Amino acid sequence: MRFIEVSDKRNAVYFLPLGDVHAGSGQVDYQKFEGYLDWARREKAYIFLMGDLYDTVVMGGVSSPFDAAMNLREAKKYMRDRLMPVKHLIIGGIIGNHEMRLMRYANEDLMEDLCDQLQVPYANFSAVIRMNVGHVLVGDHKGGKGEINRIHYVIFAHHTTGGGGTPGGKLNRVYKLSDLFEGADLLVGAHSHMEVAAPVDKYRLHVSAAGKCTLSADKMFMVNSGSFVKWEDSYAEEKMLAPSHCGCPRVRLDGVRKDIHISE
Ligand SMILES: [Mn+2]
Repeated sequence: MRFIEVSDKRNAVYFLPLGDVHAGSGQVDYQKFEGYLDWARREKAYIFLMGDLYDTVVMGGVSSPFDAAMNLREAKKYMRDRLMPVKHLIIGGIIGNHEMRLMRYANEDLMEDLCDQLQVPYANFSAVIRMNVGHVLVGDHKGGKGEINRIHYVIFAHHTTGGGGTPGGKLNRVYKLSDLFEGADLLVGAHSHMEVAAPVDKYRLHVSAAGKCTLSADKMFMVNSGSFVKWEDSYAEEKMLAPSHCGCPRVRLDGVRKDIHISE
């Protein structure tokens, strides 16, 4: 678990949890993935790499090398070339179970290498991200004026494991992240290839600097980052798993009042 902090003065920012690209696989919607990167560049949207960016086919493994679109060395170059132009927007990354194949096999961490290449923080299995958004003028002790961020969001991201074949089972794995980290406004999982954005309210006591207590119902979102793997002819079709929709949720963090909106 690593802590990452990002500050942005804009009145709203977007956060894209990008994962389960499975680069290398013959069933990837590469056009759709690149479309999200173009959109992120236009919107100056922050990107977090959720793991399973590489399909990572290994000898004797589940994925077949015969229907790969790229071998791993090609997939690494593909990912590097696509992410390099948006590296200033990438907050960091975590590892997925597909990259873990090479960790188990040879202690080789593809996600760490990618993050190092992009010069962004690598968080290993999970990341706590504090997003400081918006701006408010404050006077300093010399009578001058300074600016600080107005709204703060706490995000907890993990690739997640398991989930089974039903939408409820997949969402439960994201909910389980609240056992690992307390106090997130946004819990982000990946792995199950199903895009989800489910809000719940959490009652919390807030204590001001002066010690005044207020009770409020705070919106907490559970999010699953989806995938870019097409269903037809994939492992999912072979194993009778339900088709999932390709894409990634776009998380809008308001910088004027604390509010999260999610679209697809
Ligand atoms: Mn996975």
